[in-house]
Amino acid sequence: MAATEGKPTLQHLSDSQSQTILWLLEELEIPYNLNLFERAKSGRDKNRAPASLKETHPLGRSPQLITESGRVVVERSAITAYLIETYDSAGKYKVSGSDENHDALREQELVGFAEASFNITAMTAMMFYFLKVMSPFFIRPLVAAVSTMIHVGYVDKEFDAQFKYMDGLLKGQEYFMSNENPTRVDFVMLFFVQSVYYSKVVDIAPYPNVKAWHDRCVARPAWKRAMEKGAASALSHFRYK
Ligand SMILES: N[C@@H](CCC(=O)N[C@@H](CS)C(=O)NCC(=O)O)C(=O)O
Repeated sequence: MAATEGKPTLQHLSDSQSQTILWLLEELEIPYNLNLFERAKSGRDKNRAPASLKETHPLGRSPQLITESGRVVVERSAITAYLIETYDSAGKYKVSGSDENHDALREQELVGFAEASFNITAMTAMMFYFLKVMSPFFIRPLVAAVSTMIHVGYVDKEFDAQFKYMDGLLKGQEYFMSNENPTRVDFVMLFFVQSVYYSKVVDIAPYPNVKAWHDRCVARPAWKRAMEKGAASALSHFRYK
């Protein structure tokens, strides 16, 4: 991989979880290169990433961060860890607490919770959401019936337990691990919450601390700059607000 002119480079796909890496880059206020990729607008691969993302990583997904030395890093948990470790010299986004709600082990636990436990519930709900939206009208009632079964039997109970857990963690606190600034937990979690909130597969009103946290994250100037730079909201089924 070619070196990147002394700056990290983000391979960014519009309307994707890469938006949260762009947010972190803007928070860090460091120089970086931004390569924008658009989702396919029509055809068999509609909404998928372009094949050109495979030129930098075999999975062809986004985000991909190309480091200053030319190494390609994927997975947001790794990218956020790398960026904060490398560029957050003031320690604004680092976890520094020593009690069990604010230490490094808790941060690791919550990044894992976001990526594994919460993501499984969110993706199950999103899959049925997309199936309903995309299936031909004559089988849609069948898909809707199966979706309801999955929600009643699994998704809704999991969401309730997981949102209650997050709501409790955020009680009296601005961000998951800190009252000052977001940390890796917030950068990783925000996209998952946004996807289920914006597509309305869950009602987040009963979890006011999560709602307030969401609103706080998207009110940050760095998030707003990232939205402008990332060309977000191109998709009709999942609109960034
Ligand atoms: N676990 C990966 C997920 C990356 C991922 O799946 N990105 C999606 C966008 S949200 C993507 O690139 N999809 C390409 C496609 O669907 O063709 C991460 O944390 O970065």
